[in-house]
Amino acid sequence: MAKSLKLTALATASLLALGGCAGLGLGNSNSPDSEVGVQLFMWNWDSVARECKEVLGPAGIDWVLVAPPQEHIQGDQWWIHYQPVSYKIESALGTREQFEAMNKSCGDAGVKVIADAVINHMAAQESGIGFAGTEFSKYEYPGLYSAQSFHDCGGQIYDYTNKDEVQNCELLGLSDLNQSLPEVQNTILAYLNDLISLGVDGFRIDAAKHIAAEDLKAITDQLPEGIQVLQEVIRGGGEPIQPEDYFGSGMVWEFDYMRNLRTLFVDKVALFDTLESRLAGHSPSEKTISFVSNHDTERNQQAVNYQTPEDFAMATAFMLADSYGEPMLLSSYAFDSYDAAPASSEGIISDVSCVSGEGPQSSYSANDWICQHRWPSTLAMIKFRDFVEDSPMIELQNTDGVLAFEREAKGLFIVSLSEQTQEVFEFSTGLPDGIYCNAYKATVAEACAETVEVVDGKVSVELGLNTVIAIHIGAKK
Ligand code: ARE
Ligand code: CA
Repeated sequence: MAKSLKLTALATASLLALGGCAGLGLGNSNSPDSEVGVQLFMWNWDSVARECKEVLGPAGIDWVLVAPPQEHIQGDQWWIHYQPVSYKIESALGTREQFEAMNKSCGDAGVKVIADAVINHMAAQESGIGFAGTEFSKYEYPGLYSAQSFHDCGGQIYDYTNKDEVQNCELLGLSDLNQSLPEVQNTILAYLNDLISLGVDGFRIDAAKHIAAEDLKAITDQLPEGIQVLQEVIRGGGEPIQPEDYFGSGMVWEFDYMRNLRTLFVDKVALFDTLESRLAGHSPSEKTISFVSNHDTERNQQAVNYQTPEDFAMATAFMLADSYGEPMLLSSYAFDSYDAAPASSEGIISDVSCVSGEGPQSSYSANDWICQHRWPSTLAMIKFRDFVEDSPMIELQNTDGVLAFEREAKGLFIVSLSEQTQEVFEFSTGLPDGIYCNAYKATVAEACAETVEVVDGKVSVELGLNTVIAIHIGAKK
């Protein structure tokens, strides 16, 4: 059965209003609007340095989020990096020299480095010796903090509906810094400025929700001009602290966008009536980092993750075609337990070796470096995004498990999330007639492995379960 859908003038006008969000791009940078970042989770500094030069720069990836660089507690788990012991740049991911060399390599390749800044808290252990030899106790960190630097709430955070508790008590039992104190602000600032002196371009503020917005702003206001601030403020239903409270310091990740992608691509449930309504309750595009998953959500069942590799590839393609937000890709390793860190040798995380660059495999074994950002469909969709620029999104269909939209006159994206028994669908499009390459079907060997033709302003396509068609004016045959 052929289906056709013509846009009415009214629908076009209301959807045009959607697209008026030019000027994305991390903060004040001069880079193009279509910036894309990638989280290289738990990659050591040498491996990031190499990846910037060999892959990220050439692929047009604009920034890389790296793991926290400071000295941490000792242990075998990945999350030791989220328990600072000092602000020495010496960790299982590399030395200060390696960190600086990474920043230089990335900068030379045109890739900005965003460092994960763990500044809400220090460690949870009663006492110990850190990775770089620093002796500490839970409320005493030599040369940095002593007992009066911390909040004294007497316990952990349990009630996320209580703002005071969320900000002044201990997240997971981690000693909670009091950022309202000038000396604490200055110590944090000195750490961030040290990272800047080593070449970083911005920060992910870990657990930003747990720092009073005005205290965080007092710190970020003192950063040099042009330093990017991206904040982890997880949107929680019914919580008093919301991402919007943090716009004074910078951008936020929109966790509802990520959750919706899981509902769409894993549960295969169409959530919204129109493309516009999909953004209800989301932070505004120009303040938002969009993402399929991060290192937490790939472990907590809230996101599409590598365990359903094809869904991950599709969700990533959708996000890159979308006009909303500034996308961050995730590149990660396979794990068989929540705590599992990647392979290491004598306590040092080993260099990354990607299991394959060919595209999603059917499954992965523990410790495989999946390198999702190298999948040909993802690399081709970065180009899609570059070519469609800020052209508005026009809805073509959102029924029968088919989601289709045009980036006006420049790109067309169609995904089918249900069994269509190979039905033929027809869409009217503003793309010029011609033969286009389906970006989603790019392979390492062949950028144009599948073609789609626009004839007389229409495309006719066969759709089955998980069909993705992505064509744009920059990839014609
Ligand atoms: C580990 C152990 C814990 C132990 C703790 C102290 O797993 O059992 O109590 O150590 O010994 C990471 C890991 C944690 C790890 C921690 C410290 O994820 O497992 O704890 O490092 O080593 C909230 C916060 C949000 C936070 C998530 C995890 O709001 O900021 O919890 N995310 C960031 C990072 C994490 C990191 C930390 C913060 C700490 O991305 O990787 O922890 O630096 C609702 C709320 C959310 C809440 C969420 C989960 O959705 O709306 O705000 O997120 O529930 O509780
Ligand atoms: Ca706090």
